[in-house]
Order: sequence, then C-alpha cells, then structure tokens
Amino acid sequence: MTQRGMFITLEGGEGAGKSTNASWLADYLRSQGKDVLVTREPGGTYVSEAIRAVLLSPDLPAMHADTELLLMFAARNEHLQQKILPALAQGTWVICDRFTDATYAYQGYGRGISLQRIAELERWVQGTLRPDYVILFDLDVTTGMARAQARGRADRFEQEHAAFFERIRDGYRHRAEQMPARYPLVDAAQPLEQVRVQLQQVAERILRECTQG
Ligand code: Z5A
Repeated sequence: MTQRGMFITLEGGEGAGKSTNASWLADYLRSQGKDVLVTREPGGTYVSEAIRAVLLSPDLPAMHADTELLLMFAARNEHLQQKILPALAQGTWVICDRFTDATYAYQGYGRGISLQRIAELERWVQGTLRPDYVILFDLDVTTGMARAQARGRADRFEQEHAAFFERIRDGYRHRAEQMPARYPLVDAAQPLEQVRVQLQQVAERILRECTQG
C-alpha cells in the first residue's frame, strides 16, 4: 500500500516570505527523493482561484466576516477534493502556502469570529485531516507590511491596519505555543540566506521524523 504523503503548510503574516520559499523548500525535498506538489490557499484549483479573486479584490464592496469565512472553506473544500487529497493518497508530499491556520489567524483572531465555529467547519470540510507540519514564518508587523507594500497595489487584506496584523501574529504564535512539535518556527526577519538555512534544518528534521515513522 502506498504511504500517504506528508502535508506541510507554510504560514505567517503578510510579507513573511512564504511564497518566496515554497518552491525552494520543494526543490530541497525533491533533491532528497520526494515527489512534491506546491499549491496555495485560497486557490489551487480553477474554482478555488475564482473564489480567491472575489476574496482578495480591493474593488468589491466589504463583505460580512462570516461570508469571508465560508468562502475560505468553500475554496478549501474544492482544493482538498480536487488536488490535495488525491496527491497525498498517491504518496506525493504537498506544500501548501497557507491553510486552515490562516483561517484561525485571520478570520478568528483578526476578524473576531469564534474559534469554535471555525473548528466546526474544519471538522466538516477536513474530517480528521490536519497538516503534519505547519512551518510558521514569524516576522514583526512593521517589516512585513513594508515588504508587502514595496510590491505595489494592496489587496483587500493588505489594506487592513497594523492592529489587525498584530492580532494575527499573536494568533499564530499562540497556536504554535500550544503545539510546538507540529509548528516549527522560522525567524523570517533574517536575510533570505539565513531563512533558508533555518528552513533546511526544519526540512531535515521532517525527513528524519518521517523515516523514523
Ligand atoms: N487568508 C485568510 O484570511 N484566511 C485563510 O484561510 C487563508 C488566507 C488561506 C492571501 O493573500 C490572503 O488570504 C492573505 C491571508 C488571507 N492575506 N494577507 N495579507 P496572498 O496569498 O496574496 O498573501 P500572503 O499569503 O500574505 O502572501 P504575501 O503577502 O506575499 O506574503 P509571503 O508570501 O509570506 O511573502 P513573499 O511574497 O514571499 O515575500 C514578500 C516580499 O518580501 C517579496 O518581495 C520578497 O522578495 C521579500 N522577502 C521575502 N523574504 C525576505 C527576506 N528574508 N528578507 C528580505 N525580503 C524578503
């Protein structure tokens, strides 16, 4: 029987370097013999990318926080059914740029939706599936906002104020403190080369633990 692939998600505030490092991490794991798929949320399939466009558009009127939450899980359900679950079942390792920890951080800690309600949707859409590892790129909000702003026009989330992103950072850190073994932490304020040294150490640890079973 094929062994299920590892499910690794990358999380953190905006500008923390997740997208920059996702394919680097995938290449490193491939060099170690793993079959790896890189994807992202919200998005990853045709339908989920269409939902992403609605969620991120700065040109649409404001939406209710519950609508935002439900759209995140609608996009996630499609992504899981069409892409993530089939890949994992084939033994492919999946690296996903954001997943449900982002929902807890942004819609829960950021928008103030009850964490219990998010947990109910998580159980409904994912059953028992949870990421095996959540690599948390931790970065102070000022630096993250500056990096994101340097890229140009802000999306709907990037237009939020610093206090929103501070709550998100606190939310991520709180989750990581509760389950430190599952949440390897990367100091994302370091120069890119140093971030990659840390990331390689995390990858080596994951490879070791997965070999030990
Ligand atoms: N969202 C949500 O609310 N709920 C959910 O359940 C999910 C998502 C799944 C997705 O937008 C938005 O959806 C996201 C949360 C919300 N909103 N925000 N904010 P996205 O995918 O477009 O945005 P993002 O995930 O935040 O990506 P980002 O802002 O691009 O962050 P990043 O991927 O971590 O950063 P990056 O693009 O790799 O790097 C940003 C810039 O910094 C870039 O120019 C890099 O060259 C530079 N960079 C990266 N690393 C370094 C270092 N180490 N030093 C110096 N410069 C660096």
